[in-house]
Amino acid sequence: MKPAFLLQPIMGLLVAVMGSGHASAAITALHSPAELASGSTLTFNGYPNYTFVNTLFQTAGLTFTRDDGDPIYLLDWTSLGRETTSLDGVLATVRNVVVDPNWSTHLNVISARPLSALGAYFGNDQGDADFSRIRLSIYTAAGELLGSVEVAANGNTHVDQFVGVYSDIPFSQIRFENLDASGVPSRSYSVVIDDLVFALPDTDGDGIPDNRDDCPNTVRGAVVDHHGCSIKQLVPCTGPPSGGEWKNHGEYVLAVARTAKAFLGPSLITRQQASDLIAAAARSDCGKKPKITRPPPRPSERHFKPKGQGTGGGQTVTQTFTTNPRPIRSEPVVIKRTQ
Ligand SMILES: [Ca+2]
Ligand SMILES: [Ca+2]
Ligand SMILES: [Ca+2]
Repeated sequence: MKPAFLLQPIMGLLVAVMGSGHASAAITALHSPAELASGSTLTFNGYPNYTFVNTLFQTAGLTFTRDDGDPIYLLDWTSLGRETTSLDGVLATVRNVVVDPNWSTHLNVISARPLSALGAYFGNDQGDADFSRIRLSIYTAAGELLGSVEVAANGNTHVDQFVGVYSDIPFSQIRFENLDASGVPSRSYSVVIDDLVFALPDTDGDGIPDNRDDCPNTVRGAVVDHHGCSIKQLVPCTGPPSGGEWKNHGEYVLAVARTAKAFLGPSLITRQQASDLIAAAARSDCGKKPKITRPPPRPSERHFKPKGQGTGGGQTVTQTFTTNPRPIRSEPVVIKRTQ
């Protein structure tokens, strides 16, 4: 049975990055697996030639299909006298043209988990005008096209060019297609890919996918632990993450020191960075009780005008409020001298 998304016509202009039917999807072409540094990679190595691959990597959450449901294989590319990025296995939508005359010029990938990015090295274009470019299209789980990227063929049998895509809207279905010069599906040469890399969404960009990130909204560039938490998130100035306030400044500094030590163990930070963090914590006001300061007297209490002299050792003043056009009190007040 064909995946639902295959029933949709693939539309769009033939450009490097094509827009999508999804109004808010932002598609970005990736040019190197280095742009997917936090991703997982399938090298297709270490399996016997002609290993059936369709369901081989379901533990990684990926299933490979052809529209006709026929098998997809892992080939030993080196034994064919050809080059690839990682020896020796590659994924191919052909076994050989003699025993597999129904080989395909497309490949579908279905991910059990929504992905944010995927790419692979491709090749086997062999300089035939009928295979002028490869298109990588991505779809939502419901089969809605989010967008496509294309890369021109370079005319050899090597698996040596990268095609990849990032989408701000997660995708679950992927389609590779070899296209001819006019942009319609090629009739020549199978899809051959290697080192397929894929990544789960990582909204705060700290390298820890959302489904494993205990601390969302990490500040960009902050060092995080394996749970996606920075030291500032684990030891916030405002109080322990469990709630409440720091008992005192010392408790905060001690928490920073302990966390810095935990980051130091797996070399997430250097000794100098740990030392600097603790010093900064010691200089901070975190955990200190706020100083109680008396509010400045109100102008109506601050300004009054002595007036007149009293008798019998006292001084008579009349309070006059400078901010109030009408004195609140007009009665004379007698203040007795104390000396
Ligand atoms: Ca390989
Ligand atoms: Ca993250
Ligand atoms: Ca995080």
